[in-house]
Amino acid sequence: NGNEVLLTEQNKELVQQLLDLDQSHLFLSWPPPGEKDNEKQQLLEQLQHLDQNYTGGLATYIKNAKQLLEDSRSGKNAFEGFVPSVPKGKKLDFGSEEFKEFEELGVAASKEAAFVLVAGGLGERLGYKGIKVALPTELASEKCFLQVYIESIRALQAKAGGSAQLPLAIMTSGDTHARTEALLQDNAYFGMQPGQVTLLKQEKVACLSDGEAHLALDANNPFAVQTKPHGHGDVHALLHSSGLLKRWVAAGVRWVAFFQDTNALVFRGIPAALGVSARYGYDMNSLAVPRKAKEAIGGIASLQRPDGGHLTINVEYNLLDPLLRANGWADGDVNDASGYSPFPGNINQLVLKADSYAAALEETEGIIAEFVNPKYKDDSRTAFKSSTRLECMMQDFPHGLPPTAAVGFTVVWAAYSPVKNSPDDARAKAAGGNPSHSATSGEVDIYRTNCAALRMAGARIEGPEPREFNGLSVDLWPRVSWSPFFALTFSDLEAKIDAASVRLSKDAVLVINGAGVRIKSLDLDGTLVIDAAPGAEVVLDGLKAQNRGWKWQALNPNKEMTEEQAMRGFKVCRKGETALKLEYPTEGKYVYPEKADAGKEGVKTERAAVA
Ligand code: UGB
Repeated sequence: NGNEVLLTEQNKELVQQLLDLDQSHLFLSWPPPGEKDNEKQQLLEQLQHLDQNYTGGLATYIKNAKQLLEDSRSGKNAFEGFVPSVPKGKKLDFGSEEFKEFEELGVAASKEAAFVLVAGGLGERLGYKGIKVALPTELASEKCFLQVYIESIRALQAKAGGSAQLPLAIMTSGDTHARTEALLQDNAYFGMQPGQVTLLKQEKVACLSDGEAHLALDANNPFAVQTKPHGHGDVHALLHSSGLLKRWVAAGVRWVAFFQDTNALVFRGIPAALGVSARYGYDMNSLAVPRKAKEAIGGIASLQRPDGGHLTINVEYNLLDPLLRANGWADGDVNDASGYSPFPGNINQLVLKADSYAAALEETEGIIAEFVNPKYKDDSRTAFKSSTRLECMMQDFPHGLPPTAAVGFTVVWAAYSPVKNSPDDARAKAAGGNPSHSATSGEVDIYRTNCAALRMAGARIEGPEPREFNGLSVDLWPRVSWSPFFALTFSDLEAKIDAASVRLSKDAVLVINGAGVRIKSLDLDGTLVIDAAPGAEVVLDGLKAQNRGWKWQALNPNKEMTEEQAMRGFKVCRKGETALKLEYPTEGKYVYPEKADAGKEGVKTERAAVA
């Protein structure tokens, strides 16, 4: 329609490709040259951008979309012909001797590990305005998710002993990139070297308006294509296209550990999972949780493919039960003698073996197992209720591995309590018998896990107190929070605390920051916060502390509240100086409370603010 004169050579080539792929609707409504030329230019720029940010370009995207949309229309089952069986893996009892053994193996393996945080999701389900990694994990320490993750990696680095700085890649998106970068910069990278952290930004992909894979134009702007996120599976293509994975492998990285944006407990499982990967040489190892049969969480299953090969992979819960029934499991997905489904719950925390991972990405360029999920208008399965797009999930990576690959799992119950759902959705989940995965459960589960670890180590922990926040019934254990430098592994905890000489009342709040803190004996009924700088070695010996402490108070709906409080349904009342705070900002050896021998050579004491 005369607009060819506006096209550069590069644009001409792309437009021709699109016309060949039946996308002429993108340009049909263009007015003659001279009218709306800027808008036309904007559409061309957007198409170039979409072309450059998809492996193989827009032409490949449209071809993949046509195939997947046809499979969807014809109702093709992705697991057609696959025969399921119980997968092989390691079930570890958190805190057991075996668990500790694998943690130690994992610490040694972590010298050659790199970490990947996928944090491109905005968290619409949570209904939070900010980025999720900036949310506080719990209100005792008020540390945000990103700080907990980075401190955990730094603690592993310190424990592993080598001089290497363990690298961290964070996948961001247009929604989260600038705010993630600012959070890192404003907090001096939470103690990492800036060069240790690489941000990889994922781009959105074009939407599709019908089963013929026509790109969807914006309803209000015929010069813009609608776009939507492509999913967390983008992380594979980005690690490949950025060359980062190759650089890591060249620098000696052997293991790559992936985790999600709001699971503060993940590092309770990562060292053990690294240990399992190292012991069994797993190409892919999924950290998993015990899963009740039919629970609404994907199950990891071993599948025999129609070609005879094997695939161990996550099968979404709605597909698992029918797949089992179709293959001779008369009752489908049912609990075994352990009281749980033999198919453990996928939580999307993965450990991949770097060399086989890199080889698989070389082969696939990171485009692995895309899918499409259109919402059809009617049974003819042609028209959509709204535009759709191709998506991909990081846990589908085994599709990119050869059939001979070793794929397993590591079950650790303590390693998962993500913050994903708004209070309303959380209540609905809980009512349906599912974990609520809310800001409320995310926080109380940290205390529950820490108290469980202390109890296993021999401490007397009182409680829990049954409470209700945001309409959710929870068990509130003493609010115990420690930094990863104090204890990352279970053995660290046992080495730092003589647990048999520790009692916490049900109202106790204990916050520990500092690698050099040791607790010989403690009886706490109230709040105790210990902050010890690097190099400050502090021994608590014979401390009996009682004070009014901090209170976890349900919110009064008529009073002002922050977004972070509203999503939990509680706030912490720290009225006045009701806590014992011990601060050791300088290097040295300290004992608290002061002993008769204080002041003697080698023993310094620090006066703390006691109220
Ligand atoms: N994410 C991105 O980085 N980019 C994206 O485009 C999308 C997400 P959700 P989801 O833990 O129980 C996953 O939205 O996808 C990041 C598994 O697929 O929280 O619904 C995002 O920032 C599912 O099998 O979860 O479900 C976040 O860090 C099950 O394991 C992460 O990806 C489920 O998690 C996950 O995104 C679960």
